[in-house]
Amino acid sequence: MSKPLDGIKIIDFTHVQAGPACTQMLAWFGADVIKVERPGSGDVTRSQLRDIPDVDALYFTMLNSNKKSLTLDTKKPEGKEVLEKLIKESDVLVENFGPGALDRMGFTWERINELNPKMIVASVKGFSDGHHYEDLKVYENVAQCAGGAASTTGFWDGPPTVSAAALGDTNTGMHLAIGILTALIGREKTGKGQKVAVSMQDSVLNLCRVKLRDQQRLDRIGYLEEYPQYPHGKFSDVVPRGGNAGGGGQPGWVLKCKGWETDPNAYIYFTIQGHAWAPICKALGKEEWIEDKAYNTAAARQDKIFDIFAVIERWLKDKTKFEAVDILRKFDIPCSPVMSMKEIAADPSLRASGTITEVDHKARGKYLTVGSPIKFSETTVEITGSPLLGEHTDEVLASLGYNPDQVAALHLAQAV
Ligand code: CAO
Repeated sequence: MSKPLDGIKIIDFTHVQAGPACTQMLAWFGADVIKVERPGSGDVTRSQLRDIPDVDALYFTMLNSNKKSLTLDTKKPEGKEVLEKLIKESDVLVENFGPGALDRMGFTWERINELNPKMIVASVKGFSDGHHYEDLKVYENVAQCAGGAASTTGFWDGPPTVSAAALGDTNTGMHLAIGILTALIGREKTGKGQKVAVSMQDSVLNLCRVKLRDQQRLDRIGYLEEYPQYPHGKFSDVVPRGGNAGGGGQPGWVLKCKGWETDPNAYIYFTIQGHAWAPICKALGKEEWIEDKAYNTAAARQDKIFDIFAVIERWLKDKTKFEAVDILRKFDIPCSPVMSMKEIAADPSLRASGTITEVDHKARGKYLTVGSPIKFSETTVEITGSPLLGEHTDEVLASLGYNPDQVAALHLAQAV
């Protein structure tokens, strides 16, 4: 079956997570993604956090499905020559090397543009061009700190905290994918390629937009009514860490359910939607609160929100998180069990939708991965195993016109 990105050829010069997440998604949607890797070692994640000796680690396999692997030493003249040929016939080059690495290899934007004026060159860096930290190398948590996420995550009496969600890495890769698709559509109009640059700091900040909203509100009025610090605690002049508070106008919190003493995830997230106050009271058996002026408006509830959460926790005491949600959903209350990764891996709905999917890998056998979070009516996304290091080298070289003797000579020249 044809895919929307069929015919789009991508040189995937990415490593670790931010870049690979981007190119993996484009490969799922049909692009021909050729991952260029250093002979002998390849992407560092092939060997990081291995669970099976000498077999590509899950870190790699879960971020590089549906791709081809071409080993090429792009610092050697023979490797540069192959890369130049590839550039001439590809649509996009994606990279997330440290600042300046591509230039040092001799592949500046100007040079690539000269080789192929239609080429889109897409880069991830820690900080944007011209930023006073533009020379810094950056990993996930560095970006979460730089983008404002860490200072606003965690509890007020603890240190800045990073999120388990890859706000710096995969999130930046998703921003880059949007940039690449936009440049591809733009190229249809202009016939020209362009540079697409996304910084990890900017991508994190883009997801922390409401915290910049809060800083401006705090500057103006000195308090933030939806934070646990209000009205009993104190605010300083910076947005505080709000624990598990809801980030909008609907108060919420993580609440204990039956078994929390031994199960670290026996909790639900409960949201008190203003207009759902009556159903909440009915669900909890607290009908007397429906008309009670001390409770029946959001403003009236504000100073006793944690007393209300305590009442809800008493109600939850004899219910598992799943039983609780099954009751609360009937009352239209936005809530969810706190899902462990073990529960997610086995979840029948996630399996049925393909969001959790089992993939076959030549060396490791079957493993689980996260499939496409984007579902189409006409496009089926099939996830295939990640390539072995250099698995497609000969195939790609042959497609570039190299005969078997030239392929053998190239292997020799690049031997490590
Ligand atoms: N052949 C020859 N050389 C190659 C090669 C190939 N196929 N592929 C990479 N290299 C070389 C590069 O040319 C570069 O060499 P120089 O530094 O001598 O010019 C080197 O390998 C790679 O450098 P790097 O700076 O990218 O690698 P690092 O491990 O020191 O840093 C990282 C890793 C991620 C911190 C850095 O790449 C970075 O900051 N990237 C941008 C931000 C980013 O994407 N971070 C997220 C990563 S996911 O957490």
